[in-house]
Amino acid sequence: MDITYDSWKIRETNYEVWRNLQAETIFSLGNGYMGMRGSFEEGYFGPPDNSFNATYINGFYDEYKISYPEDGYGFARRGQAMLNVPDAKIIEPVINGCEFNMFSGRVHSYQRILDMRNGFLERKVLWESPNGDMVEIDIKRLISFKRHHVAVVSCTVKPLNGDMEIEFISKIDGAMGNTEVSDDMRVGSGLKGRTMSTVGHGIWKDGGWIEQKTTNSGLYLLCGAKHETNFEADMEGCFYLDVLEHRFTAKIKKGEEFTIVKYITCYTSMDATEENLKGLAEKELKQSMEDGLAVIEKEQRQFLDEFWKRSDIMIEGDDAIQQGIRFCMFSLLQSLGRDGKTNIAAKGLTGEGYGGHYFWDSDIYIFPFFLYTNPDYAKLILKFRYNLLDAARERATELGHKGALYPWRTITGPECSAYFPAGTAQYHIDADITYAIKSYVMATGDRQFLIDMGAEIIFETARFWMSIGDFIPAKGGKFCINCVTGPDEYTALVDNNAYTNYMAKMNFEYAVSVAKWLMEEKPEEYRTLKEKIRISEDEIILWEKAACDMYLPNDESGIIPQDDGFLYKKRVEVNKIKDELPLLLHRHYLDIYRYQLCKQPDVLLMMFLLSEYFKGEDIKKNYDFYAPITTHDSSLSPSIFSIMARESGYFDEAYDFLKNSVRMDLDDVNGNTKDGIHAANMGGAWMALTMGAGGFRVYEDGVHFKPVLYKDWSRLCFKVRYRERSIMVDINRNIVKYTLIDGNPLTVYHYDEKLLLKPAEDIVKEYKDVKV
Ligand code: IFM
Repeated sequence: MDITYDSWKIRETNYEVWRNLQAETIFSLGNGYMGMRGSFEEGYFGPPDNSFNATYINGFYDEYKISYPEDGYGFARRGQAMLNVPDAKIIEPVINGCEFNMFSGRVHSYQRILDMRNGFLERKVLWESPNGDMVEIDIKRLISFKRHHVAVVSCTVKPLNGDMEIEFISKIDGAMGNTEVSDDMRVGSGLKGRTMSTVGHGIWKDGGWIEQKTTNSGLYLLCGAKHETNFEADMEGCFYLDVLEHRFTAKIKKGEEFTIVKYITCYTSMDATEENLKGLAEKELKQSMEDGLAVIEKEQRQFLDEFWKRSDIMIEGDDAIQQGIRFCMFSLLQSLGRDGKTNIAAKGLTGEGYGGHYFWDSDIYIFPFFLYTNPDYAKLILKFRYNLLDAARERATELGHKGALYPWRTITGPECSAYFPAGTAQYHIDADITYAIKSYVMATGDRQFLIDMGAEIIFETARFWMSIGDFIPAKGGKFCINCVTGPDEYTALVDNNAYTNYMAKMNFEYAVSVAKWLMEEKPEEYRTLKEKIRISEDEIILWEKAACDMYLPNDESGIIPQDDGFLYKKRVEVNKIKDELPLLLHRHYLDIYRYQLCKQPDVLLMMFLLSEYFKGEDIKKNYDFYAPITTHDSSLSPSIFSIMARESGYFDEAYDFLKNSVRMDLDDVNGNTKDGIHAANMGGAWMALTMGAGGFRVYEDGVHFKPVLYKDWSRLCFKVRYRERSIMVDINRNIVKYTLIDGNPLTVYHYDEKLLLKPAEDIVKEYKDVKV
């Protein structure tokens, strides 16, 4: 989008209607609690379908009944969809009676800028009205990272060629609705149009509020706003047809600036009881107005200073990647729910594709970024999973299983996937969550988390595996898990999916080791948990046996078959079916499932996650086998291929996949950024840089690095947190420098060589272009 590749800003200098939908996604703002697409404050008056204006509250949803003409036992019954809530950012400037919009009069210059350093969105327009009045308009929007319920919009108009009467019409529009579901299952939300109705409103001297209620989920939302202007202005407020409107009018001399600042707040009945919402909103607005915009802007910068201090990655010699990776990290920060009850939706808070649902995307793809930069945020993702544990137990019981089965997609806990072959059958989500917990404990040393929440999840998921798998005589008595779908959604309902079996083995092993640790070191806590979930020592012995005897698909050639039947299927190379991509929009699933054809990495993802168990040559063999048959129709694909291409010694390929991943939304690589960001991919992009190029891994014995530079890069510098320490790795074409930024001395590995890092003592190694 920005050909100048400003490393801290995404800048659009040429307003192009055809890509406005994509731009609205890119220019979205959010703070994990609420998000607004980058739509214009005054509305959009261009061609229909070129704008989708939306505001979301993370996890604020309505429900709908899922109907199946041919029903079945255990099918998901109720869908949930994140709602497009009232639009409170509206400010319409009117110049001498003429409404400003980008499609009337003449736009002499235009810029829309996302500032990732200061955390705001800005639009600067030099506009000439149809009557010849020339004005400079500057609109800034900010959603506060520190005050989760606060957003601010300021609009300044400066008359350039005469005195003018300027009016600001500020609105809260309560008549918003969701996008319609289309044939493309990645687009809509499952709900169509409006599902919220106004149950109250109020007008204050300087603003007002609207309260709405959802139709089926019984949730309430209250949205309020107050204004201040820098000139004495005539003010009027009214309410009509679900819209709250305030008008501010003043006569402004040529060269003077008339500014309105609108403070916005939202509270829902997920935050407090319904009766308290108005009081909370009033208090929040009063505080914001007392503090003022300058203070809120300063806080925003301070918050981001801290975030970037911990997270920033610097790349020299590649401006596109530099800008792209910052955009990915910033977007993830904008998307993560901060209360442990909400998570990161597949599209963040930038679109309602996939219904605003949370998937394994958070646990496997996004979690590492937070874990190794801001571990407290990573813990929120785990807390979210703990909060869903009861629902997961219920789901396992409903399906006749023991333990807990997490939903493939959900907002508050129930399974919302209406297509079980690529939904419920992706049981691997249970092991994915365990994997995240294990990584968290390894990286932070926070074993208390196991006592508080983690062990319960790990035991219940181990129980689940035990109840769906079995020791099968025809497979030499090995523990098999049949009829599952692995991560690759172009192969479904298979026996012994390699990813699932390897990860279930890890789940069992970790459950056993945590159980033993609790028994030995924390007997009291173990007893409490044992009583709570009625665990028996026999069960633990069985988990150990299942882990030990797990059937791990293998082939003499060194290829790990994706599942029992995979190698018997006809192989279809992607370069022969290029015109049919994405396949899910061109073929019936049956005609996809019957081939050796993958949507996304499955075996390769497993080899990456469990990379300490695989050698470079095994990875290369499997990479060579799976790469030609993978369509990358899932945005979760390129980042992992980048890492595995690097592991296989294909640096140029690794770079191409990395670029695809890092710039997926900025360059609209898949043509669907209009529907929202690809949040999982953004976490993958972080991994592709740090774990791909940087060769960063955390194993039982500590932190490992194997850095390389791609293409024309002259420098790559990144930081990771590990056990209350911050480690910086700074790579250029001559040296690799390791610095312990804070914390106690620590041993790390540079290409398997042990280095003892101490405070204020950099360790410098010679840079080598190591291929495998
Ligand atoms: O979770 C993913 C899945 O792996 C591929 N389809 C899209 C989902 C949501 O991002």
